[in-house]
Amino acid sequence: MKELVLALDVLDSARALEVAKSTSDYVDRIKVNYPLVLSAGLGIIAELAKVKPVIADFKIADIPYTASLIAEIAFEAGSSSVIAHGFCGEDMLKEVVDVAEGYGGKVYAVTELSSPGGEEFMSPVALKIVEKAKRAGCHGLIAPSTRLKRLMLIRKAAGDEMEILCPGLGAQGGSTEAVKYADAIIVGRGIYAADDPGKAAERYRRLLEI
Ligand code: NUP
Repeated sequence: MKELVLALDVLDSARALEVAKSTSDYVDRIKVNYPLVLSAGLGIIAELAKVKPVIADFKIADIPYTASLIAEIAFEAGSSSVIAHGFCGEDMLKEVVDVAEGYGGKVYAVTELSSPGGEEFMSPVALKIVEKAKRAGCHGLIAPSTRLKRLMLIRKAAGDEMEILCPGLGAQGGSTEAVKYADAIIVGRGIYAADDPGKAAERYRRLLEI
């Protein structure tokens, strides 16, 4: 079954928990990013993990040692998965995967950002990133719903063993056709900024049932 990941980029813990709870019938996992953790504190991860498994989208991008410290903190805080940048290379990804394995966690590597700027530097190397991420033992990839042709190429290079989580639907104008190539879609503003986040989450969940 394909998954719906809620990107919870709200700025306070009460609102975060309210949205998490009101959408929990339709959402499989919750992705937290810097806006929420930097404003509400790292403890929000454990709170949200009581509702759904948490993906820490810290887009880890550093030397392997520092990257391993960041991953350790994310898993200790209660995350089940982390997101790391693929462009940092195989050594860093491998180090993050080693940490994740100690927690039974997963690592997703960003291939190319879903924003227009993702085409400037990342698209030209994204398929190499897929190979590096595979060799490093990453469980999956982040790939854009905003560029369907790129997503198809990334899926082809990744094969079926790697999970592909696909952001960009809703506010970034990504294509709903992305669900064909993805294992999960990541939706933030399309859900939490809606008048009724529960109903919006239900609509995105229906997209996955095609
Ligand atoms: O390529 C990426 N694009 C992207 O939007 C990689 C990401 N991790 N994200 C994240 O997905 C982004 O940081 C945000 O947390 C979420 C998308 O949110 P929204 O555009 O649906 O509001």
